Amino acid sequence: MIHPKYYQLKKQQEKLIKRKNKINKDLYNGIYERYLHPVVTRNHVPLEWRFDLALKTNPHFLERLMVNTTFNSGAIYFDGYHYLVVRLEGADRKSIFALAKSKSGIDNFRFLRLLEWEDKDKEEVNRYDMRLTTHEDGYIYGVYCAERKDTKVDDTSSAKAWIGMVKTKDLINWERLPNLETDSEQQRNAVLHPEFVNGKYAFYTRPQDKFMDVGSGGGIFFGYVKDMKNPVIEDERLVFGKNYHTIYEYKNGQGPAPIKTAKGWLHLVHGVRETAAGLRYVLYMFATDLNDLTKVIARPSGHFMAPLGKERVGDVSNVLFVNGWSIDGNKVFIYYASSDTRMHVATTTIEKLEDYVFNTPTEVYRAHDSTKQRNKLINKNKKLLEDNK
Ligand code: M1P
Repeated sequence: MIHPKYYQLKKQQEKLIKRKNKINKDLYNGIYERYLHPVVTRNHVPLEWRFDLALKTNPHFLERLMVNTTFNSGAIYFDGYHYLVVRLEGADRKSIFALAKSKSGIDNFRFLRLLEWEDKDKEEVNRYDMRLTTHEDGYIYGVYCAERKDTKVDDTSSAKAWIGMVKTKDLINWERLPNLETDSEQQRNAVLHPEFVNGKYAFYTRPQDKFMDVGSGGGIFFGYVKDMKNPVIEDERLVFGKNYHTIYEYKNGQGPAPIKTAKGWLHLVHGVRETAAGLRYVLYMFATDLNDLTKVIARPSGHFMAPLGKERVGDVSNVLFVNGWSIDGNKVFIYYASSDTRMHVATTTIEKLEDYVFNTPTEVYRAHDSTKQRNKLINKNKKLLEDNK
């Protein structure tokens, strides 16, 4: 017999899942719409994934496997639906991948199943932040951070980030590929580029080692893989480095796979800076050349999106992170996580993103030049307002 409490909680949960999401009209910037409610929270996770429903074995209806957070999700538009591969962190701190689906893309997300594949890397202790790429070879690839204990040091809190890869055609059956090998000691935020480049697979990476540590050199890199059965990147070239006194002064990382437009590839990434309250993660954009994927051709100044209001607070506060967007024709659904806790959506179009990336005044790096940059806009508008009196 099913515990009666289940039906009560189920009713409550259905109300949450079916709640209509609305554009937050107080937050207009013309670039994208933000919404009133998060799209996925831990309260969206099916009760059957958390409780033993049987009255006999769970008479007090205790939550047997609690969920801590639902965040950093890969995303894809597939067969007329918006899918998220959600990073579902259990009470045990392990992140597992859970597939959720919605027709509208802004509400009504329902969890479908957990992703499982053959356990080919026994050292992999945690997995998170999957990027989904629909590749021109016909597969959907999931590239994620496969974390293990750093065995070089005698420290139970020291981790080594590495890159795991899986592929699928239907989002149901997943084949585990070998880990991506590079020269670096650690890798995170690796993303597969959607097209072959000179007949090779191409990856964005974020190497970390003693030469390219988070605080010193480093940035978003790019490299090639000849064979996915033996995925080795021999040479990584810098695409977008870090700079003093920017929103990406401390570290950065590629978000989802870039979008191709007639003018260039549009990239959405995260940038991290130091503050007195700790690290601050925001999202920013740039564009790369259609013929040279390592050449940055547009560098809009500052952040594209930063945490606001309730988004500022969570397990790791003051963080926005993105690793998924879902593209339905010209419409773009940006799925971003706030403070390592829950998922949100922002909607826009490819045209607007292109306009933002290519027509936002470029990064100038000095307050003196920022003053000039803003004065140029102020004076232009002053004249226009006077002319139109
Ligand atoms: O806690 C904020 C983020 O920290 C890491 O980001 P990065 O890859 O730039 O170091 C990741 O652990 C990410 O999952 C997390 O959201």
